Amino acid sequence: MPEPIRVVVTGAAGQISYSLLYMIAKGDVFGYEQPLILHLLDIPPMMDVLQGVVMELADCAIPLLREVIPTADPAVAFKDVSAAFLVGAMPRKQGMERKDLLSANVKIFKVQGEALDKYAKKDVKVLVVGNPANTNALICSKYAPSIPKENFTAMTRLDQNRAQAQVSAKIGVPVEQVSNVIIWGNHSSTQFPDASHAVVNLSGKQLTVAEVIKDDSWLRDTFVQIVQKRGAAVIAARKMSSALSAAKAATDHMRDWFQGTVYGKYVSMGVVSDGSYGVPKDLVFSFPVTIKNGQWSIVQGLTIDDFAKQKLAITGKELEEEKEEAVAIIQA
Ligand code: NAX
Repeated sequence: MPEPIRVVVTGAAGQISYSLLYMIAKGDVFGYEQPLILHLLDIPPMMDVLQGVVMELADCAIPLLREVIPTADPAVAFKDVSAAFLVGAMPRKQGMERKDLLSANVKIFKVQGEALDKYAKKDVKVLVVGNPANTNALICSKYAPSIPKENFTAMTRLDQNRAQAQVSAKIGVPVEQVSNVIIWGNHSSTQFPDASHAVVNLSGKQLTVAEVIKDDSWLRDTFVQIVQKRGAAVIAARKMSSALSAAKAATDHMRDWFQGTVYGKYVSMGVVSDGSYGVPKDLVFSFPVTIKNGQWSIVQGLTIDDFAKQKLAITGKELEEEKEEAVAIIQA
């Protein structure tokens, strides 16, 4: 068996982590032969709760889990880690303005970027889940200049999974028969879920989703809105935000990053923009990517019609505004 790798999960006492830690520990991300040392970071008031999580992990008796290190100290949490799941963030409280939320989180991700820069392995792969995920990932990367900016990503995989589930339900096939649904842009209500390049495998034949569904208004309107508002629908029903599905999406994202994507299929990840598809550079923007040897590449050459161009521009503009606000908060 290989040597254990160190993996940090922040917000480890929170509800997403409660599902995520088990999925990581049992091998869903790094493989069923890879032993792990889990570093669990949360804030000082949560240390008692975190102890409970540590006890439960021990009680799971997971063969791959060699050690669990709970801490409130970023220097301990980020030491020598190969992978970082940045889940912890300040939640939006009643009466809180978007700007206040951004302000609290920009500060958290600045501190964590600095700690990654100082203590983590230089090839650490970082997934930001905590909202606003795209801008938090950008800020984190800015404060970790010794780590390549390509190593900082934001999670839009939950949106992709939601989109894939909606398309497969509409067609009436298992989710695995649908692929290449894309999430463009921000993990927010301006994201653009795009099924125009998606394909479905029907009786061994690959067809485009558009030719099977044959309902343009569903694809351009209903589908887009269902996916954009799915998070709010879960909150309305559960009185809590998505947690199990968010944890599953985080494991999908990191597994594909470490283990690669299947030939011909792509996945969506918030990655630093290189200007592809006219998206402004230096934003963390969700693109379709393929992954090989731990490196992602943005899928090139997809046709973007005027409708899609407009949607990409809206979500890109929101990300530019978030970035400007974040920079102003840091400089203040
Ligand atoms: P919880 O409030 O249950 O847990 C968050 C945890 O983070 C708490 O234990 C808190 O003490 C901890 N925390 C706060 N500041 C911290 C810091 N500086 N260092 C370490 N830990 C810190 O939230 P949960 O439901 O688990 O959601 C976590 C984050 O994921 C939120 O920001 C949420 O908005 C975001 N989400 C992002 C999604 C995505 O697709 N990108 C989807 C799901 C989720 O809404």
